[in-house]
Amino acid sequence: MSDLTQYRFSFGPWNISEGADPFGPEVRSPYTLEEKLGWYRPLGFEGVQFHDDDVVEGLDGLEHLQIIKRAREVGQALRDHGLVAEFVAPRLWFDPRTIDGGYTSNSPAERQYALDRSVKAIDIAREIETPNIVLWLAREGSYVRESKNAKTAYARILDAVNLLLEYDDSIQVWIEPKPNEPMDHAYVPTIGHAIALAYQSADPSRVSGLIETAHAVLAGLDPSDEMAFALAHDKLASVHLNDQNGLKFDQDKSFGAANLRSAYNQVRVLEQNGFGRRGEFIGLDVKLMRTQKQDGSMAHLANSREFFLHLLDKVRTTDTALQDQLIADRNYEELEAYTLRHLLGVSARVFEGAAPQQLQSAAKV
Ligand code: XUL
Ligand code: MN
Repeated sequence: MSDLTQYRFSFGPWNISEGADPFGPEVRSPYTLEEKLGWYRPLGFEGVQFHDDDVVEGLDGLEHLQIIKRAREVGQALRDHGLVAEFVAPRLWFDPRTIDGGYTSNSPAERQYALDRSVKAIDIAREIETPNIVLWLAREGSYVRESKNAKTAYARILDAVNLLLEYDDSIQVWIEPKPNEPMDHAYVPTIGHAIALAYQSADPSRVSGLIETAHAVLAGLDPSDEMAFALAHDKLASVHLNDQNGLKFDQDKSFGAANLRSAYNQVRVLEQNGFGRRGEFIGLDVKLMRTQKQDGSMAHLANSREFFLHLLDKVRTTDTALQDQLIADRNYEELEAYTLRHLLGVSARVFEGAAPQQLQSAAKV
């Protein structure tokens, strides 16, 4: 196997979860952030994705200096464990003041809360030494179309992005699109929307996208083509690799668990375009099954990383000369068969039965 170690991996502390879902409570006991940080390196991860309140719990009830003090402690814990923060994302979906959305709420006071909270996320990011702010625009959308003016909503999201860019001229804003859940319809459902927002912003060079596999599938789109689109604009800042079994709730399954071939194509597009060589992380955003017992709490992270590396090996050992020939011959049936055999680890047709081409040439004689 070639050297597969060049990629850096990240996940968020929320990925080690207690199993609550909308129909039932927690089934595992929680670990502290400090305990979780101790597991990153042994599991093969270097980057930590954070929500603002993963760093500073209960930050809405704290004074500025208290927030800074706690953020500094977490910054020190990261250094102690040889870890780096990948990004901070303001959690704009939990507080009662974000019930109708954050930046797009119909209430001016609630919109102000969302902006103030986002600025606090930047203060926290500074203390833990990351310039990257992720906006998953969870409740920026509608349940009822008539409840909001969508054009005004887009303008408000743009104003919010510009305000963040202005607040700190060293930050980068990464927009993570998702088409639905918790809202019926989100205002920034795809990477195309996110990149349009980036170009429209006050500083397009500092706004880019983060693509999550499951979110692209929920939008009915192919994750690897979504990634290619962002790469073509040099706007793929990070990824949340996971998987999604069709159009239902956001499943965040382990990478490759629902569609191995799609996972292969995501690794392929990242590898072929040099993703990661400027320090970008292979981020995971995977949910542990509710059925898992306490001591398997990190299984989905280890497994997702392992299958990324297996698929990377598949990408690197693809017979590209054969692929090129099949493409030149426009023999896409065989290109597909080759791809499936390669993924299955078989080198040629192994079952009885003549190859179709042989039959046809024989018929011509
Ligand atoms: C939600 C989701 C979030 C973001 C970070 O679907 O993916 O966890 O990744 O806020
Ligand atoms: Mn995500």
